[in-house]
Amino acid sequence: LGQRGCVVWLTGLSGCGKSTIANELDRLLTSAGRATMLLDGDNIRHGLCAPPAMLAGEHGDAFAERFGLGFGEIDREENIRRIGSVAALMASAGLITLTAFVSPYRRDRDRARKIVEAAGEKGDFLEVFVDTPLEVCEKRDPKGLYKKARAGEIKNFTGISDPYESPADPEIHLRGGDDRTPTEQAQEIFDFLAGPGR
Ligand code: GGZ
Repeated sequence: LGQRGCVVWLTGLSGCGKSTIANELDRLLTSAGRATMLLDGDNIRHGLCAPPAMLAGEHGDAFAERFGLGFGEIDREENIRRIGSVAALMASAGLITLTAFVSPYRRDRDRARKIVEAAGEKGDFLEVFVDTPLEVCEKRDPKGLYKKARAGEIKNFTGISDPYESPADPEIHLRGGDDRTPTEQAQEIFDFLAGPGR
């Protein structure tokens, strides 16, 4: 495990296990003495990429409409652009930056890669496809969002009423339903980061 910062970009459906794996990886890296930052919906979609309703009180409706982000296609595009830019800055500062967002559009993920590599070098961006089948994610449904999406109560829900574009050539492909624990899957990413040529 070198001293260089980088971005480990996890992508996959809601409920696929991205956040759990990212948290486990964060723990492994911290134990190995590396400085990390974990970006996920919990810290980003309540701050940098807050929804309009969260901004309106403080900033007014016009501001909230213009800069608040939801889940439509261009809102997701801007969400991923902001996260990619912030992750690039953090990686430049030497942090192993873990991101856990659905990031359903291939073009948005490719742009994030470009931003990170432009700030550093090729190899600084690792795409990790958390490839858990929709049926499994929907069965887990920890927040009841799939149920609401099926009932038409949530629009643009990835996998139900909105697309997910699988990575064509991710650095790491974690297949769901292969009976491994999130810790074991995190270990695979750790081993890649600690592997030869890195
Ligand atoms: C997908 C949604 C949606 C819609 C709310 N589509 O399981 P979660 O709850 O915690 O993860 C999902 C999260 C997705 O936010 P991201 O910032 O990762 O999305 S993206 O990268 O596409 O911009 C889910 C919840 O927010 N959520 N509405 N319509 N997920």
